[in-house]
Amino acid sequence: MRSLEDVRLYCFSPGPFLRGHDPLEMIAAQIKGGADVIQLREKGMSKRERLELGLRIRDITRKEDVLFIVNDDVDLALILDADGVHLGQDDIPIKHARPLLKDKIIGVSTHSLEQIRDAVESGADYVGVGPIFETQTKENRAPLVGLDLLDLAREHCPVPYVAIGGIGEENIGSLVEVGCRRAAIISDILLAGDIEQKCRMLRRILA
Ligand code: TZP
Ligand code: MG
Repeated sequence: MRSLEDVRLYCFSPGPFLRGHDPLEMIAAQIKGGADVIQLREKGMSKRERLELGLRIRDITRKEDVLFIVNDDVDLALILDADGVHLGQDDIPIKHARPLLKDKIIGVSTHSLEQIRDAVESGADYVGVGPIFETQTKENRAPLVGLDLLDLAREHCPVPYVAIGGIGEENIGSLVEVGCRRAAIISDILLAGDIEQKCRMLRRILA
C-alpha cells in the first residue's frame, strides 16, 4: 500500500463539481494524472448514495494502488474497507474512532498549531492544514491560515501534513517554497477541462 509519507496529490470525488459527468470517469482521470489519494467527500448525497459510489471507488483505488479515504463517516469507512477516514474538528473525536478503525488511517482537519498538536497527540496519522488560500468550495470554512501555518507545521508536526484550501496551478509553487509537498485540491482539478493533465502538472510541481 502507498504510504502517507509518499503522498503528494490528494484528490476527491466530484461532489458539487459533477455537472452531469460520470463520477468514476472523473476519479479515474485523477488517478491517471497521479493522484495518490481519493477521498469520498459527498456532502449532498444520502448515506446510501455515498455507499454505492464508495464501493466503486474502493474497486478502482484497490486496482490502481491509490489510498482511499472516507470523509466524516467512520461506519462507511469500515463497511467499504477504505484505507482510512478523514475527520473534521466537529466530527467523531479520534479517541472514539480509533478503537473501531484499529490500524486504518485517521486524518484530521486542523486550523491552528494547537489543533495540529492535539490531533497528533490523539494519534492522527496525518493532518490537513488549511484553509491556506481563499476558497469557495467549503461552506463555513475556518479563517484562512495562510502559508504561515505550513511553516510552523514543517517545524512542529511529526506526521505527514497536507495543505488544503484554494490551492491551484497559480499558487502551488508557494507551498513548495515553505517545504510542503502535499496538497489536497478540489476545484482547480475538478473544474479543469482536462483533469488528467491538470493533475499531472500539479503533481510535477510537488514531486
Ligand atoms: N477544507 C478546508 S478548505 C476545503 C476543505 C475541504 C476546500 C478545498 O477546496 P478547493 O476547491 O481546493 O479550495
Ligand atoms: Mg468532516
